[in-house]
Amino acid sequence: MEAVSPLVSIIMGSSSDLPVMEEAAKFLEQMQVPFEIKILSAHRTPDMVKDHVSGLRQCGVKIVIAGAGGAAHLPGVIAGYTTLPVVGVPIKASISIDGWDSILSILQMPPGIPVATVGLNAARNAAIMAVQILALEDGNMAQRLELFRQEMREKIVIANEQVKNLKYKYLID
Ligand code: RP5
Repeated sequence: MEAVSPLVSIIMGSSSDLPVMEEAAKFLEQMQVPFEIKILSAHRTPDMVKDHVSGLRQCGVKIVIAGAGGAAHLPGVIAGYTTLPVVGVPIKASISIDGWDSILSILQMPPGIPVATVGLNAARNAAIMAVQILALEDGNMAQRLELFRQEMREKIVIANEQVKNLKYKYLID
């Protein structure tokens, strides 16, 4: 691919987050959105988080998708270093108590520095939200999203046809 700047930065706290966060990468790939992937930790490499995130806007990045588990400070710390929108992905990591630790760490930001938080492990939803934001200014991207919606709709229509094949004495159709 020719050299293009990423529009979305996917950042996660550890390589152990990658299996979850790759769902965001796959959706961006499907929507033909250039992105980068970085592993940066709010606790282990705070200086690297600051250096990288501070320069994102200048590099042309429009949105950050940030995932972390446990005491998941990374999305909030990133939001503190940039005025780009940050979509946070709480991850149920091996150190997580039950996932609520990461959800609340990302969701419950102090006033003034929001992180738009998706569901537990919902990296794909984060990417969908990122593309919806980008599509505000990009008609082609909006069309791809419409197609994606259409495909989801068709799956439900097919599923409805399939449940008609269920055989129960008291099932009324
Ligand atoms: C968090 O700690 C990371 O985002 C990850 O979810 C969790 C565990 O990290 P590792 O010990 O697997 O590197 O900072």
